[in-house]
Amino acid sequence: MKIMTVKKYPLLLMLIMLVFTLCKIYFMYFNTFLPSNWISALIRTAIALTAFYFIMNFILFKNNFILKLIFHEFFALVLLSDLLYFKYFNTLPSVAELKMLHIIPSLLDCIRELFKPQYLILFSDILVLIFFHYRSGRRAEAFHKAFRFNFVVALVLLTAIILDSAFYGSNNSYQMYDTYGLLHFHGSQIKNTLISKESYHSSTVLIKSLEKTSTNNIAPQKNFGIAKGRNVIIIQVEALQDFVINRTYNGQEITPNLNKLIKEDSIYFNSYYYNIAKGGTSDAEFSTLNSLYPASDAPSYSKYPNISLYGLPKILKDQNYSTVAFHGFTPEFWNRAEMYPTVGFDHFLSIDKLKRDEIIGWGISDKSMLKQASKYIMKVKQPICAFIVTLTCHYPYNLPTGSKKLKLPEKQSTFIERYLQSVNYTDAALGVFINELKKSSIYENSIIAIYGDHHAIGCSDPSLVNQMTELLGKRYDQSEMANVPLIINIPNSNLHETNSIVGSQLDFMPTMLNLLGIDKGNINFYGQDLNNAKIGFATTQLVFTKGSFIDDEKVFLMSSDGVFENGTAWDRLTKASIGLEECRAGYEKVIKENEECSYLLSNNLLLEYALETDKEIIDNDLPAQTNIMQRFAQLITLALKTH
Ligand code: GP9
Ligand code: MN
Repeated sequence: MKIMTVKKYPLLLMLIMLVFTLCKIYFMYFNTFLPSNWISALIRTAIALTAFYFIMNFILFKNNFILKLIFHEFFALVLLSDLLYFKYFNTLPSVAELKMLHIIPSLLDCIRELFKPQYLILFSDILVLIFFHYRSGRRAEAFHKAFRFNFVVALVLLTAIILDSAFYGSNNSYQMYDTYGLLHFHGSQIKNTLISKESYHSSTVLIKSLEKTSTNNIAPQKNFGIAKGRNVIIIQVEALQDFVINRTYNGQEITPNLNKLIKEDSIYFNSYYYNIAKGGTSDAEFSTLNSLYPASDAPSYSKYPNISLYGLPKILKDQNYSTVAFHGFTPEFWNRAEMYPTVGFDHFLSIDKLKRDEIIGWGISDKSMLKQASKYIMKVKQPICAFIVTLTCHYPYNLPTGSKKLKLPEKQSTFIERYLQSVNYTDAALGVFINELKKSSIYENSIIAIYGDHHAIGCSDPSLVNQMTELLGKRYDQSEMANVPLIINIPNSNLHETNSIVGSQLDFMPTMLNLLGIDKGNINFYGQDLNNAKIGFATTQLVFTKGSFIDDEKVFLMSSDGVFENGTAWDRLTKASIGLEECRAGYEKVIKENEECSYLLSNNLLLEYALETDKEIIDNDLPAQTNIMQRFAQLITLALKTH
């Protein structure tokens, strides 16, 4: 009996670890989301795990129990990271984000808020395994030698199975997740990261691109050039959602300064949506400044660090603007230090260059940062394009007591109330900033755009959804969550508009170019000028699977398995369910544009294509839209050249 135990020990240890890890994966699924095909995911994950544990137990670590335990608990650590990441971003992390591990110490506040004691269950098996090892594991050495051949054969077979699923499976990591589970999701991401170039499968994508670009070239009308030559001040506000605008809470205005700004020569877009994917705040920047779809599988700032772009900052540089970005946090975060010159900023004033006179949360407080930004703007050469990214209103919304100005009931504040306090704080900082500018002629000579980067209140927690539904008086769903305000203030323009056309951060650049009176020429972009567009359209991938969209009437939410027929759709305003068929055209547009944009960016063709077509137009002295066939031929040549 004793001999049996000794002989069985390595196999039993492996089986126990395997079962524990499988249970932990399902614990993680139930706290995030279950793969649609969970039985297939279970079987495939079990097979892949068996292979991993075989390698570990019988080839790598043989009799070293401590290393086996570390390897085993490493899975638990990955699961915990996935879980916490999901709780914050509502999506799973990508391999590219590993580059940012060094900033984890600055995120401790966030991690503490997201962490729940029940997550410790992921590590609770350590004691069981140690107990098992000391009971049975001491005399197991002979076993490995006797059975090594069998194990190697088993290992080869199992590896073949993994390779089959991971390498011949879908290129889309989320479809991998749905059919194969979490392990293969990460595996497919590693594979996609290693094979960075995207395969180009059809020329129709690019033909459509040409047609789209040509319609973008139609001369704009309304408000063209009303801010010509002015300073451009763009403020991307951390976690500013639209529902706080013009709303009172316990009788107090949440954003009195923004509400006031809306009434002063401004256009307020109240059906504007964020357009981000895996890169959070940085994707909002990327999409807004370039009118391009962010990458689906990694933060765009990590995926495209050295790409040739021609977005708003670069266009303005060509109009003799100086360009500067402000953000009161470490410059490496979201790879900004590397990416800002690529986007077109000559200077970047981060926490390393600004005065650290007041720190709240992750970095310099919005009040201090905006004060320093206003001073800088007032002393440098005009015209200037200043891009300011605020930070204080960041999850988990823990303002120091002295900075809280909203009077709330005595009881402990709820999560939503903490957010309202934070957003109220940033609104006050923005108020001071605008008043500072108003003290000089700079203000009248500027166009100031303010928008939110993404949501603050998620909609995966039913209790939060209920509280928000009660607060708003309508169902708090994904479209409410993705709705951020865009306010464009143009002093002395006499514009007092609230525009309810549906738009997204993709539309920012064309909207601004029109107001600045800059001809869009041949620039590749995907948004539209919201002052002149007739039909609104928005898409985002953070809370929605790729293929989802919002238009003026409806919301279409793509199913995570990537099957159109499994999606859901509802009326944007009444929230009543609608038929899927009327969403097919919008869905196809999103997929096509996304693929095309991803192709142009991954192969760094964006500028090359724009320059080629520019040359063509100059040579032929023809307007772009009459030149479709020539441009089509060029693109095909270009596509062939790259393959
Ligand atoms: C950090 C800030 C926040 O620099 O932009 O990023 P987020 O966590 O909101 O994506
Ligand atoms: Mn953010």
